[in-house]
Amino acid sequence: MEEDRKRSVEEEWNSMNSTNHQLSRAHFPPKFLFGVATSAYQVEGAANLGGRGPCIWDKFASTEGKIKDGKDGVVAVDQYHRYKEDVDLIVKMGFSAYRFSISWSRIYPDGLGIQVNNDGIMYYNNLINYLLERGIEPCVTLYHWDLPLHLDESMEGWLSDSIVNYFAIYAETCFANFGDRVKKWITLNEPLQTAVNGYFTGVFAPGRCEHLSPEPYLAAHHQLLAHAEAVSIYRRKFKDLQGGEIGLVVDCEWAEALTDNIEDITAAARRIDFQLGWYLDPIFLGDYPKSMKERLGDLLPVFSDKDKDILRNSVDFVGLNHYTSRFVSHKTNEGDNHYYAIQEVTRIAEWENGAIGEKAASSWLYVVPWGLKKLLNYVAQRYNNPPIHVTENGMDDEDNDTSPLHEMLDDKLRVAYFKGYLASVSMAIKDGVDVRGYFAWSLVDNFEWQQGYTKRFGLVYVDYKNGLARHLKSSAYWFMKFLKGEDGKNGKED
Ligand code: PNW
Repeated sequence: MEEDRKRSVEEEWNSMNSTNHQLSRAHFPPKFLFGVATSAYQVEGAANLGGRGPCIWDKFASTEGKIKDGKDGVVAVDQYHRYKEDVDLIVKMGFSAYRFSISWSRIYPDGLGIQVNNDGIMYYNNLINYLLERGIEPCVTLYHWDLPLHLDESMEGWLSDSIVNYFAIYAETCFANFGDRVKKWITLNEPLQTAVNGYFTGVFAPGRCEHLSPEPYLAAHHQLLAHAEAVSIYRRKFKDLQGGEIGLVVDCEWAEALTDNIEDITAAARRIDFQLGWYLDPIFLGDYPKSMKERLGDLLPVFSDKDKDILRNSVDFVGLNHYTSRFVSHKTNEGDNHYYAIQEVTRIAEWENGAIGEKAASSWLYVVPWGLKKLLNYVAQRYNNPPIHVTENGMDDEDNDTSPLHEMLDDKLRVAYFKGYLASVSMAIKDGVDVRGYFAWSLVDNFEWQQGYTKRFGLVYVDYKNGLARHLKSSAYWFMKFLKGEDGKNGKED
């Protein structure tokens, strides 16, 4: 059944995909933004330098057994000291934007918002100024998972509503210091992953994993309110003067119904509600999705009228992180009501004679380019066609110590991945979806959270054994040609 479904979706995709073989920059609007993305904890390093305070990932990574290779982000790929080199690489590849995140505990070391750390301000000033000098637009995420440790230890981080106020103070400090030059702001990265992996499976910091608890829903709720408060401050105090835009980054794996049965179709819709609707419904439609409210009952917090007001339309654009897709079918739940069971879905990626797409290195990541076109159309339809930036998209290779460097650099599957997913974006634009930008994840190989340095998502290879030297992969050369308007046929410089 899976194989048949796959065949039919792929036939539909191929018949639409007449643009794929001739994919070029010209298929995107002239002002369409092409960028690369990273996050502070994953690339910056200098964890104990420049007055930075500890964050929850410092503690989590130093806890035995949490990270696959036992490593951490104390040095990472040392972008703190090499930011010029990295910005020069962005320029060389021909991108015009860089999405990076600010480390909250570099600005406010204990998160309390009393004493700003001037060295931290100086670092981001230098980075932003250098980006602008080289003609690259800075797109700044305020929170990409590295909560100041003190806020977790003294008041349970995202579980407490006091975090809303601390986040607001931090956000305001960033707007005031950098907003004269930063015109694209993102409040939070993937609140879904923080809620589910930080407060349910426990594979992300702060590693909470009580089986049946309201924690993931509370963490999500407070993230939404913190987002809305920051946006409200930006719009009231800065937007007129600075003229920038502000949004939220959500992530979603596409859920394709396995059959045309109504049970499977509603299961797939529910799967999307539990990822995307959880965050976008309160913003665009005024409350959590009905499917979540019905199933979760008292586990799901309730918005006050004041909350609803501040959340409504609290984005200028939707940031969408997307990597992969699943077939989804209905599965009756036998009494368990934690985040996954309550959804009553089976997610199908592999079956006896096949899989939904080629496998990347991370076990959750399959190459399914048609999923992005469907997801973009879904967002446009459900939320009245808001401006969208694809803020992350990419795939990883296994770190393989024994392979010679030139083999590691020739990332053919990644080139195919980007070609397919970009074709998907260009088709969505043709369908009328208001996509304004696309950011490849990631600029460089980096600290891949619980998988440490064992997975490589970069367009640029980092040689961890040889002084963190950077080497462009074939995918970087492919982008270079694509962005110049030339066809990177084999993805190699010739
Ligand atoms: C994103 N999933 O996380 C993050 O924003 C990045 O920091 C990270 O490096 C990148 O994706 C690659 O993992 C995700 O399981 C992690 O669907 C997991 C999922 C999605 C996004």
